[in-house]
Amino acid sequence: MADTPTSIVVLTGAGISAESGIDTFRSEGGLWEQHRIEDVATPEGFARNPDLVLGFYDARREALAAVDPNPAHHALARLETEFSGELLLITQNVDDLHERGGSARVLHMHGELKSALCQSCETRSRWDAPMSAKDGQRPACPVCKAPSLRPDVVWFGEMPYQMDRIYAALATCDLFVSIGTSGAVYPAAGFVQEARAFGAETLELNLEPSEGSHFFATSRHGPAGQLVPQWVDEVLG
Ligand code: BJW
Repeated sequence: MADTPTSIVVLTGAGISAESGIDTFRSEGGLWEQHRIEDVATPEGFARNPDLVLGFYDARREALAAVDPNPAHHALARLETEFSGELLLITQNVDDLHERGGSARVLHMHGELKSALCQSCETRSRWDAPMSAKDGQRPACPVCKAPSLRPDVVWFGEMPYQMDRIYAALATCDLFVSIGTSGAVYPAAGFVQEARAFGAETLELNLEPSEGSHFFATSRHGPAGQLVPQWVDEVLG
């Protein structure tokens, strides 16, 4: 691995928030064992049964209030403050634990639980409240007033946010680090090959070998709460 990276791209997934008490998707008992993906994480599922989908995201937004960032989130915030090179922190997570852990610049490629997207005027608004209908009325968009809000998250078949910025960073970084993600969902699962193709070193920090482990030059296995602070200490010397 390069001794002193000058430009780092970090990608995080559900595993980084697991020790905070947030369910991952694909583990035993995870979210995709509790709910059918096609029902709650596709635009077609939302069109079929908006109440089911709004309830699913309302419950997850509410659960977020009861959890705290863990040492892995805090370590990445320290990296942002103390690393003298360039850092892009990309998360697939819709939680706000990176921000609450102290990271000021986070790219949420799959959107955010605390954001609403209006299907009428396409405005994205900060949103903390339930989005489900109350007394038969769905809440109104703060801008156009239409009752057309949906969770501002990226479902299967939709384009993740800020892909141009992500691919530009992958082409110029000298270290790509993937933390707590199964490597099962594209385009994020392909970032390691993209970064490698441009000559970056690649490092995986995950509880166990992910689906894409073999693409990484180096893999370390264990809980993010231990591995991430250790790695950040190494980078910062
Ligand atoms: C720990 C730990 C601890 C646990 N410490 N680690 C066929 C081939 C290729 C692609 C496709 C295909 N058919 C369809 C596609 C495309 C599709 C896709 O990838 N499907 C796959 C199922 C194959 N992708 C899309 O549709 C995407 N859009 C798209 O492709 O647009 C076109 C495009 C073209 C070209 C360029 C760009 C775009 C959109 C995908 C949207 C995903 N949305 C979700 C829901 C978001 C909202 C929500 O949260 O509800 O995103 S699905 C879900 O999966 C969520 C996550 O962000 C994402 C990834 O999950 P993640 O984070 O990896 O979690 P897990 O649970 O899978 O893994 C956790 C890991 O942590 C595990 O490895 C554990 O071991 C580990 N772990 N505890 C460290 N303590």
